[in-house]
Amino acid sequence: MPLARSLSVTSLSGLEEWDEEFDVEDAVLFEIAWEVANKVGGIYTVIQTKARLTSEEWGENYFLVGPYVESNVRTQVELIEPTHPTLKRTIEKMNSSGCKVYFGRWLIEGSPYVILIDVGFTAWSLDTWKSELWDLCGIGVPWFDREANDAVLFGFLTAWLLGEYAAQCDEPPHIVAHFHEWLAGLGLVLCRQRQLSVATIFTTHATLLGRYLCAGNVDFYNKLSEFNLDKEAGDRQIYHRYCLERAAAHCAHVFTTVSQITAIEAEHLLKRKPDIVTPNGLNVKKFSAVHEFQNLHAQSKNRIQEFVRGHFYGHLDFNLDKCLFLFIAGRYEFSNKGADLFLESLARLNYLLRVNHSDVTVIAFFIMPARTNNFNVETLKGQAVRKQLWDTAQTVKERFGKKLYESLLVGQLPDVSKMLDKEDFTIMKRAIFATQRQCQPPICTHNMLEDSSDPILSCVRRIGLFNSSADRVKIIFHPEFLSSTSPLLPMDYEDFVRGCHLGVFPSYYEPWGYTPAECTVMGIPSVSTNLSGFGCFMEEHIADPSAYGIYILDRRFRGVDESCNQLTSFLFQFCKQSRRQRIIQRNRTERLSDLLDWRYLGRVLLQIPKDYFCSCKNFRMT
Ligand code: U2F
Ligand code: UDP
Ligand code: G6P
Repeated sequence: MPLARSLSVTSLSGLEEWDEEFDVEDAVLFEIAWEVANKVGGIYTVIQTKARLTSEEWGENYFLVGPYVESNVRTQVELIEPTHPTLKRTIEKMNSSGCKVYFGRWLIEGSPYVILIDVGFTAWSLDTWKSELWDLCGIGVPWFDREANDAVLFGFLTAWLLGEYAAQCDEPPHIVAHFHEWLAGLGLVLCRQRQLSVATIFTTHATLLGRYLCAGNVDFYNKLSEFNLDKEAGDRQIYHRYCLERAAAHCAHVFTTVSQITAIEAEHLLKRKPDIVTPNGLNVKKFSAVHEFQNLHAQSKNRIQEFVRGHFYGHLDFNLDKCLFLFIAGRYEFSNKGADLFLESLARLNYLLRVNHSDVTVIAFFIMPARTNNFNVETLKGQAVRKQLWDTAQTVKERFGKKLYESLLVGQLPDVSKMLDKEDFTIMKRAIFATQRQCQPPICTHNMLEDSSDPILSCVRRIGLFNSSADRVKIIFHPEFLSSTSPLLPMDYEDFVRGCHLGVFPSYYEPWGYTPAECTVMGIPSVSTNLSGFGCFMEEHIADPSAYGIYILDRRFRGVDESCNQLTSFLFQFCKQSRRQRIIQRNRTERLSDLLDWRYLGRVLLQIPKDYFCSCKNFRMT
């Protein structure tokens, strides 16, 4: 759905008057976020997956603006000379005035142009800009808040970039600037304050207060309208951040967020109702494996099984073929992401599987980055032992094969009892002795820096799931994002997801939730909640989500214990499925992919600039 290229515009920000039709070919789109070519969390996924579609729509007139981080640039960006003459002049002007602005192509699908600003290089301006910010809007940013200081630098620099670009244009510019999240929001505020001829969009992917309040054990959704916002922000020492976020939301011409549930939250906590909800999509083509995805599941599952063989060496008393892999992944926000509920349900599931004498074993992976001191020795040893057993088996197999061959050469069927000699048995016994282990297979794959206070480990200690033989539910906590170069579990996250059976994301606070969406497009069933943007979106669009492997937990109208029982019941039902049922379920899940494609969901976002230009006669800036 190509963007309408010819729009009738009568006024832009109250500054320009165009009564004639103008061609949107002239319009340029700047998309500004701290996570451009810089992976922190989900906003990176939004921008990265949308880039192909937006590049197709805006072509040479689309620029992503983010921070310059050398390690990222080295691996993801090809630096080039700016192609666009106005932009070239803009960057040259800034670089000759004490800034360091880079231009390049981000090496992802769509290869969009990126403008990367080195905020550290202009850190000498921080105090001046902070006092300007104070004079302008009374927001005081404390010296110790590094992120907020970066937000100030990034904000002033992006506003500078847009102002300079507008000044360099020969004709009245048609600039659309789309800012994501509070970290980039100050640029928007400054654009309005300086009355730049720029149409602004602000998308929030969560609210700061929402995240903090939810993490603190409050009855968030029932009390949304009752919070004393300034006090709550002040108590959490985020008042200045909150002001930046709220200012951006109020200054934007168009304010959007990623789900209905976050729209309601924003209305209460930021005091502005979003104009539009723009659900997050995915680049489904990237994930689509036509009819291959079932085979890919089997291949990736084999690799996870290999890891499990090593991890549980000496305790492999369960049938790997009847083993189900469950996982939770994402930012380590213990209760917001529902890791608490997942653990509690696993304990109950363990009980159910045991009393029902189930032959299924569940291995639950927790992939959530925490502070660590690298892999622990016991875990690495597990993989080394597995490898040694494999090598031993290969050696004995070679010797066995040789004898077999020789026997066939002389026309005799082999005497099986003589195929293995004493030496073979010695080698094998030695290998088996090496697998003896005094301890249980470890829960955590890394040395944790805060082992005693870590929420997952503390909860595991409380519920007593220690990977013992009797347990039907085992736990593996991998406190680092996955990577194909890991010596332990050498798999990318995507491959890992494909190899699992069920993603479990019982979030309490989740504006969207990419992890279950990613599962869906890879044909892996998942659990989400009716407090997550994704869960609500699926409930709204599909009549019976669970029939498609989309289990939606009720965390809105039930207490914690009840939700926990519901999750346990989902998990137990899942464990009772046969292989054939799982295969059919995966096929059904994968069929929902199109619903999550930017090609479908991007329409709303692409429409915003058009609508904006069409209706901007209604906007009067101050
Ligand atoms: C908000 O998102 P967050 O930044 O809090 O993050 P997530 O949506 O959970 O995204 C986490 C990302 O991290 C990736 C994963 C996601 O893209 O693919 N990741 C990874 O690369 N490696 C790992 O081992 C684990 C995760 C908000 F809270 C969310 O609800 C929204 O979905 C998001 C976007 O709008 O913004
Ligand atoms: N993810 C990843 N590697 C991992 C685990 C997760 O890249 O090892 C990504 C995952 O693909 C997803 C994101 O982390 O896109 C988590 O996004 P979500 O919206 O679920 O949560 P957020 O972190 O934004 O709150
Ligand atoms: C895919 C493969 C099958 C395999 C199955 C295992 O469908 O194509 O060959 O048997 O996965 O499914 P499971 O749910 O047991 O991992």
